[in-house]
Amino acid sequence: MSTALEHQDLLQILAPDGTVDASRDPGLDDETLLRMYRMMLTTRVMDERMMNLQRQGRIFFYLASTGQEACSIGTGAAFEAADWVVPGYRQPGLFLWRGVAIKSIVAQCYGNAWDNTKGRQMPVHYSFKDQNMVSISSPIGTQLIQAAGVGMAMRRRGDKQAVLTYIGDGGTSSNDFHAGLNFAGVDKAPVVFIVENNGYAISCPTSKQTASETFAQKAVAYGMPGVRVDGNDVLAVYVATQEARERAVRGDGPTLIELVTFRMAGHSSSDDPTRYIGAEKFEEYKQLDPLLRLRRLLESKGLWDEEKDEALRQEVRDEVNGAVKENERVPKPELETLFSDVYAEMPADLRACLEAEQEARGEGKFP
Ligand SMILES: Cc1ncc(C[n+]2csc(CCOP(=O)(O)OP(=O)(O)O)c2C)c(N)n1
Repeated sequence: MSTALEHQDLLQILAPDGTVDASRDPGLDDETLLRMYRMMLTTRVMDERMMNLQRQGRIFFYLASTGQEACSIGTGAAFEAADWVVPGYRQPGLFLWRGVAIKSIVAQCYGNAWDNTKGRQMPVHYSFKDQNMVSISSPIGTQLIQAAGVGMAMRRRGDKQAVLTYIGDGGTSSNDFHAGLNFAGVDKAPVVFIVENNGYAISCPTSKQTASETFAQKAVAYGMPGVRVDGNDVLAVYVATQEARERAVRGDGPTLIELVTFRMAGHSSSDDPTRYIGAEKFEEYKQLDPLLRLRRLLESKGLWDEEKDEALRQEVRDEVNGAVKENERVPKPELETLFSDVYAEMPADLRACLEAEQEARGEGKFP
């Protein structure tokens, strides 16, 4: 049998009805499958809550990953905590999987004093250093050259680690897609490139994005394997990513994985997808929902039922609501944070600005 990365067609292990292709079943234990489901559900609930907060004017922007949760969780589960991730903006589940607290995610979107980017970034532009996750960059594609660079450094240092990075179908048209894959290919850098093909770059369909038959086949040009995977099948995503990671750590170089999925919501809180996607497409994907698929597997194993599902949903909702409530009470970042992290010693002109502002506010001087 071919390995997952050698597979020629769309790789699928967990079918929409919840049955598993036994020949490729990774044999994950019950605890891991249940954690995957919990994290996918948490992502969905958190995304819904954050979108509502945006509609209420409590945060000014949000980007959900509704329908794409298996992409974040399947890839995240295949990587180790010591590996590095250079994420895009549509993988909130990955942060949860790697142990970021919901309240830290919410804090970043509020830009309050708990936000580790100190209110300087747009919402959803997270940076989680403790979990080896590099800050999200707004210009699409830049994360690929960053990931290639991290991988090249690992190779020179002889680290037995790998880098995971993501881009959307639209992002494959950026210059940096070429530069990132090219450098990684030439250097045999230990990078796993994920293309989350959700069919659209905002309103631009993939048919207008590329003349290639698939995004996976672009890998040939960079001398690396490329595989097309059902992105709504968390098991297939896991298996392909794990194989690609092993290849990377062995020193055999990078891999390109195309995850075929669908965005069951707008591009962002500023978008109305009903203007360019027909209602029938949303209906079709309700049946292909990655959460429903994993739930069916859990049910067939006797691990899950309606009652357990309802209880978990409530628990997760409480968890997310609790994180929001806590953040509502957190003040804005201190004025001084505007001036920190840039200079070891604050230049005189900046100090004068700060002191003038403090005086106007009737505050004491910055020590
Ligand atoms: C260099 C650059 N050009 C344009 C944008 C504006 N922009 C943000 S997201 C986006 C669409 C990206 O689509 P895709 O790569 O398919 O990812 P998806 O949002 O579907 O996950 C665009 C055009 C940007 N952030 N950076």
